[in-house]
Amino acid sequence: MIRKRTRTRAGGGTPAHGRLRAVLGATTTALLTVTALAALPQTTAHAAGTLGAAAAEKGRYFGAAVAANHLGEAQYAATLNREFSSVTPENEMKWDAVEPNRGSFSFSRADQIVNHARSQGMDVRGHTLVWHSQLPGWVSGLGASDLRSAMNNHITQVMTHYKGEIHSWDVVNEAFQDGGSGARRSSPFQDKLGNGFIEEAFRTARATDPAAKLCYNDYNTDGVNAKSNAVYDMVKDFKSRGVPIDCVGFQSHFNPNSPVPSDYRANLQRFADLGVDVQITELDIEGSGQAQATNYGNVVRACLAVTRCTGITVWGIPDKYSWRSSGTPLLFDDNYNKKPAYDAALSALGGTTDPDDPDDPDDPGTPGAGCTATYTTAEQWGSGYNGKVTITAGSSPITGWSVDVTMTSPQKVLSVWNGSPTWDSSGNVMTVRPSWNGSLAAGASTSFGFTVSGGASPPPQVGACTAS
Ligand code: G2I
Repeated sequence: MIRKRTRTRAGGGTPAHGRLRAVLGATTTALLTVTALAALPQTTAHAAGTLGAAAAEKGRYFGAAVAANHLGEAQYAATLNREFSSVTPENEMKWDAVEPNRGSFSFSRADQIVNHARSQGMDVRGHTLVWHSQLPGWVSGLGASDLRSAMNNHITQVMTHYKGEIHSWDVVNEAFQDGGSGARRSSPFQDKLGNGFIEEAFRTARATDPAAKLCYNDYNTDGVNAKSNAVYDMVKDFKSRGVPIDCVGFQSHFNPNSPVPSDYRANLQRFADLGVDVQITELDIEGSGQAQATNYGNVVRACLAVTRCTGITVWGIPDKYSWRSSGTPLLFDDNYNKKPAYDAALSALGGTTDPDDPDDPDDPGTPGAGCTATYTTAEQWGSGYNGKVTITAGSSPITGWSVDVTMTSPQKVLSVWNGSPTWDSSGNVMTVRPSWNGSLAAGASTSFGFTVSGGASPPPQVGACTAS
């Protein structure tokens, strides 16, 4: 079993918190129509020193695809925990992994990743529910009506198991053909159920976990071309008919034959303009040195230029574990050294690899610094918002922390999760201490969240983090 816990989410959606759910019940529609993650003023003036912290300062997540079998490797886990704020299981949530035989579900490897991520305060992207690849043979053998119920059952069972744990799901992956036809790809789903299988999958997904963002995910759709036009038309049609879709994932696997398109940002923007979030979901860029670094910087800047680009996931951590390791497409080399591409990505996010400032007690790079608190707004709606504060330990482990969060009257905090609040006499200042998440290894992060009513602005003032 995965550990069920309340949480705030990097990619949007409501936390699976009983009290909060009750409070927010009436606002579900408003939450689902939230326009974007907001980038808000931060508590720290200096540049952040990790990808996750720097992205958080821009109101976004920075994630990595993770393989369960590497989690036991100390350097792998340390790099993951230090740098990333979101995790995508690389293979462990795919159909062949979770339902190898009909009706027989096996979540242990995916749970391992989700539990690791949650214990580190990271969010999780779900990948993927309906895909023609890594599909067990029994699925392809079914007739149409059996296939329809197997697809809906698969979505329902998997999403129910992870309900409240996943910020965004790739509901359907890679359903369009490459090349200029703009046609759907042949697959058991397409061939037996027709075009309507995509819509049906999204409707089933929404009914199962209304708080998760539902994404369509594909590759070679990163620039304006026949394939991305076909996806665009589908999303536009879904939005006009009220078919539930919240986001489009752009895999962004680049190499010299398939470089970062010059209209990458414009393409992300045109999808965002349809009223969906966009996410960079599987970024890797073959190459090395400055050329690779420049490409990474350009991709990060493109996401930051699009308000509804809510986060970036790179498809692995060190080059040696990439699905195409010979192209050295990732941010860390085989020994987990940061590559020039890392520096370029961090710097494009507004961070710096050399954050040491001896005068700054909040500086994570300063020995014995204690902890830092970084604020983002996870969701906003007409009359309120969900705030998230990420606590990161400095270069020494800590066993507790506290942060003051000040609201502006008539704003009121309705609910707090992953933290324990006390209030001052004015009722405007809450001091939040850990509920279960007080002990952090050096450089590790956790987060707490809260729902505010009585006005979507101004954002709260978040004071300095005090460690114990
Ligand atoms: O192919 C790159 C990605 C394209 N978009 C969808 C992603 O889900 C996909 O990920 C890759 C994984 O990175 C690979 O790790 O999907 C591949 C399968 O289509 C994954 O490769 C498979 C190998 O083909 C299997 O032999 C192996 O058993 O990984 C499996 C688990 O290690």
